[in-house]
Amino acid sequence: MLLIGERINGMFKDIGKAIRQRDPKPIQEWAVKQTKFGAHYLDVNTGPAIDDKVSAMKWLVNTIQEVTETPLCLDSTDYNAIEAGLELCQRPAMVNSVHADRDKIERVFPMAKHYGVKLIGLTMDKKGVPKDADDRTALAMEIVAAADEFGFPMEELYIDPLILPVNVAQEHAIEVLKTIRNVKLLANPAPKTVLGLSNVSQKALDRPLIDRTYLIMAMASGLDAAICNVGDEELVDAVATSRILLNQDVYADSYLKVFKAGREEA
Ligand code: THG
Repeated sequence: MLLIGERINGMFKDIGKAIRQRDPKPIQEWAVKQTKFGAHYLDVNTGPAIDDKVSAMKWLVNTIQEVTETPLCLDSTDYNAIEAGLELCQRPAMVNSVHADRDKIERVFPMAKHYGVKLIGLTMDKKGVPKDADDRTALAMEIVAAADEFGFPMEELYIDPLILPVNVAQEHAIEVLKTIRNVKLLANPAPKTVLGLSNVSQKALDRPLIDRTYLIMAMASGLDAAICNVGDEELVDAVATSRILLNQDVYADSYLKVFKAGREEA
């Protein structure tokens, strides 16, 4: 299970402010903290309120790489910002993301292939996010076909069926789980799957419980990666426990410790 730390995102007030003021401190603190929590990648998103996303992304990538070697997941709708970030990345990164639209596919797949990075494909197009699993799966198939067409390795493709907040889009949660299962059947080797987990609990009460419960359900459906709050210890413990119950790791009484052993001292 690939854990992608969500915290360096301009959507968070402290990060948005730090980006606008070009103050490295909060960015570097979260980069180090999430690395200690065991993040395998760090999501990097300037947030919507930044005018010059190219310059903000370049500054973020450089600022983060000064303090950690954890690879980056460049999260932007501005592909020039992603490309400028990739140019600076010292380790293979992840591109977050491409939509199932021809113009975006033609821009992003050659770029991802050129830089040899992983790529997240969202099951959405110009019409938005479909309501049911069949329509989400059809968009996933378009992205899988594009990977084939552009010679992009299927194992490096992560399909994201886009989970929405359960308080306003409750009927989507089960459709996302079905999509995760369907995606595994679209190609051999199968593409991988990823979710922006915290979306599910936005504006709801008891967010950690909703996140944790949904992550376990998604893992049972075959989820391979999550952009999430890696600082939530109970969430990480639930991941470790799910891996045991899904026979992905070998059980030992000390399995929680073993799972976290790869992490630096928090
Ligand atoms: N799929 C992909 N990438 C994504 C998402 C996705 N990137 C962004 C997002 N969704 C995942 N990351 C977050 C980060 C933060 C929150 C949710 C998802 C969040 N933030 C608080 C809020 O909105 O309430 C911020 C509050 C604060 O300022 O403290 O919930 O789905 N591929």
